[in-house]
Amino acid sequence: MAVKQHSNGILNTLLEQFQIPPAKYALQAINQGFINDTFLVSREGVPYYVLQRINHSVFPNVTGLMDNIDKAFKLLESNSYRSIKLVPNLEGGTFVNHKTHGYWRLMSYIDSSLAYDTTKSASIALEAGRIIGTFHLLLDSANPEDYVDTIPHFHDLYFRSDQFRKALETATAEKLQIAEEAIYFAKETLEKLTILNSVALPLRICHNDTKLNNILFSKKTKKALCLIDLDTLMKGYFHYDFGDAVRTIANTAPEDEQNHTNITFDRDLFKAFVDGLALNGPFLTEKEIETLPLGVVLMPFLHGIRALTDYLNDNIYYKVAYENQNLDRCLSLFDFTAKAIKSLKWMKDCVLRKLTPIDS
Ligand code: GN1
Ligand code: MG
Repeated sequence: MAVKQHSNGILNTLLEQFQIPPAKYALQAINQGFINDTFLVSREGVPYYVLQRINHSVFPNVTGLMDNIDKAFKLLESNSYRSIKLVPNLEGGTFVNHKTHGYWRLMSYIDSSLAYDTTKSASIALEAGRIIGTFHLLLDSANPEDYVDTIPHFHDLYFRSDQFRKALETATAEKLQIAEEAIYFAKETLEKLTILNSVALPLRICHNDTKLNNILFSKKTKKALCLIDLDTLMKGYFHYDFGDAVRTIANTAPEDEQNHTNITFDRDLFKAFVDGLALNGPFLTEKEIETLPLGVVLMPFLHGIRALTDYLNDNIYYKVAYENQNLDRCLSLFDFTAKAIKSLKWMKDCVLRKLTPIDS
């Protein structure tokens, strides 16, 4: 999907729909993310807010999505976690629905913060683990049934495999040929992962997109502050958030790295991440801990199969910067999946050594 352009006039009109002091605001596009359109809102050179257009075709239930975030933000207010605030609209609601320009929200900007796409630093990996643990502990009291599924079956392997098989039926012969290697790997790995569906695990409210660049760090102290991008916050299993984080932390290369020799499964970064989780004390069940290594295989694989499906479907879901970006992302995500499979036994020993279950 192409990136949407929004004029400054329109963005300023939208800003006026929110409860902020009237002033001259400057807007700057943040070209990150594959789904929403995001803008930094500054006054006299100082950033105050983040204005974001919610992609309605990806998230059909915007009211449910914003209710989820509103509820979660309340639970995430704590000394151990930097809270983000939703700026209310003129009627006190959490978003603005503009008749031609769609759904928008305004959030507070966390000053002097930064996010990393990748890292080679063990202390960043540890901090990422610590804050994801804190996030889950704070949301532990949430009742999963109070939250809507913003994207039903988001991390459901059967659902994603179904979409993949449908795409195989409609894709051009040329695309099927170009993606031959990826299609083979997808079919082979799907069989190995079905085991995950037979394990009984507690349902939690998960972030469901815990890639490293969805974690804000303090520029000054390099401590992790909070998680951003809560659109996919909904019911899930802990290994989703674990696997999504590890795929962007143990791999020191970007998600669409084309030179696969740069794609790593870095054991020291993995260990540091688990150490960070453990700093929160025990909060996972024995079964959840056992499932974590498979989560590290599942998550890059799921993202890979989704990217492959979108490539076959002619890029109807993700915003792509160039024609084959989805295929490049898929191949790189599958390469990491294969590397994670090779480290399954090692990961298992590591998590069992470092994490204490709550039910032991
Ligand atoms: C999408 O747009 P962004 O980067 O927040 C996707 C995630 C993927 C991510 C990168 C709703 O998120 O699942 O992790 O791209 N979000 C949705 O692969 O599909
Ligand atoms: Mg996201």
